[in-house]
Amino acid sequence: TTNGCSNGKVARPAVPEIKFTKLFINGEFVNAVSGKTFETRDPRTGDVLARVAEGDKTDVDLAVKAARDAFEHGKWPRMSGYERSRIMNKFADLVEQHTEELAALDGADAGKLLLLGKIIDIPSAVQMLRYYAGAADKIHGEVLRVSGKYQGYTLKEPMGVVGVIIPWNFPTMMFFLKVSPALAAGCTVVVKPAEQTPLSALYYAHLAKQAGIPDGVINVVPGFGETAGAAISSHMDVDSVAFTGSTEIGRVIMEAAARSNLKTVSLELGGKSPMIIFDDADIDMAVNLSRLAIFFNKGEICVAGSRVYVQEGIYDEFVKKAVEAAQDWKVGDPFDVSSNMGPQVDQVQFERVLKYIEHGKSEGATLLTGGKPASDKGYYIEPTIFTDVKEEMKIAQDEIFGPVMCLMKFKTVEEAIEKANCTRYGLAAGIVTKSLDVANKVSRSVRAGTVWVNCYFAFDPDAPFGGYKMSGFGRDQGMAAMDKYLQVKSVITALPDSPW
Ligand code: TXE
Repeated sequence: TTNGCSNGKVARPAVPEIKFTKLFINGEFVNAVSGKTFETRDPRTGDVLARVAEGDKTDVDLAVKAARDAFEHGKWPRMSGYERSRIMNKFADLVEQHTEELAALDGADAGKLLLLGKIIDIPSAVQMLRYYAGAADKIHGEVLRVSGKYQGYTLKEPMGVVGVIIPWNFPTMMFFLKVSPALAAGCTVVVKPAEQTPLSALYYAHLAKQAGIPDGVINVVPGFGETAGAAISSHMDVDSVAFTGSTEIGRVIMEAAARSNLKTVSLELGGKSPMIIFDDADIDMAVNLSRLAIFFNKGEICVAGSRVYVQEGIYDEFVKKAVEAAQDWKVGDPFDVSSNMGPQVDQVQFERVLKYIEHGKSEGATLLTGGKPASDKGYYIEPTIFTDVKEEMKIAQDEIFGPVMCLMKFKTVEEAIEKANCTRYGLAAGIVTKSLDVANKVSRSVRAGTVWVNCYFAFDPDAPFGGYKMSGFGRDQGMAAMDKYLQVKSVITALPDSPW
């Protein structure tokens, strides 16, 4: 494949073979009851990549019924944790064996770099599955110290039927972030992938079946948010919803849960994460980290370091180097190994990002580089940097979800903390400094679920991940994520006379 963003043309990009386009319910690929389909497009060209069965409320009802039957009567919640673990490991092996194909599917569906899919997205998903496979036989309660003639203990029981509603920026990671701990806990799931990127989730359903995950345990219903998504969040027979997406829809989902059966909800929402660079930082390292923090995955990442605060002593030099670094970040076909960044996921996001850039200009921020489409075809945008950004500006407050860096200056550690916290979000923060005291002080003062010191995007399945404030609640990753998929039951038993 070639890319031609630099000369304004995109050559015909490679398209992977697409094998699965129907809903996956109760272990079978089926058409939507309505017979409807929808298009998923290739963001490199805007052309239709595939037509996929469009699930709505009727299909969600069928999927929930299958998941309920599998939960109430099936083997999955009843088998030993060890058996579940073995099957999950087999699932992980199959995903690993199909790495190339899966990375290509996400690449064409979401405009993600093929190379990074192969070395990051798919391997991380495999690691996630194996991590929770390891947890499946280590789920246990506590012995309680109850007073009187009683003994007490807790049992951790699977939550039941879990609805999983996920976005398009990391189609594979999002699927496994939620599905792996749910499976380990013994739950059954109904997954609604994003309408922009339904393809890999269907492939995972197929591999799960091959691995021996019983029918009904994993169901996948592609479709739109207002129909299929809403049917899950307002369903009377779904016990919990795990959601990643916008803060706006997080609210809608919580409301639907409250109005229906009070299902539990976990929300991983938007972010406007600060990247704080202190005077003592190695400037080249800081420039590289900040570039990665905002331009990785074309800024379509909830933890993007979109607000970069630089201490005054190195500010001017940093700005100069940051602009050079941005201009050196190559936009092009995500299947070309020399590209650093592919296209935005779809026309809607493309236009949304460009509109924010216009806002930035009209609000009085200075556009230093980028700011335009990077090609006349597809949804490519140039890496963009604004300076003279003020906290109250829209570009400093809203999640842009695109390759737009806002650069700001600060004087003292206290000022940096105050500015970093001047946001309604609280997902992540980055700190670059050589001072241990500064790193510790800022880490403990920033209201965010993850803090990276002298690194960024250092994810690990063992590190709980989630938001403070309007970035949501509940944690993915780590043993903390298991809590979302488990009920705690206290069992108190009367004792005959006891010596204690
Ligand atoms: O998100 P939505 P969109 C942010 C980012 C982006 C903005 C809009 O700022 O620009 O959100 O993106 C499903 N009931 N993030 O519109 O709508 C939908 O089908 C139930 C940050 O794509 O929140 C999809 O599966 N479900 C984020 C999922 O919700 C509904 C990642 C997410 O879509 C629904 C993505 C409804 N009424 C966007 N409406 C992150 N935290 O990483 C939609 N959905």
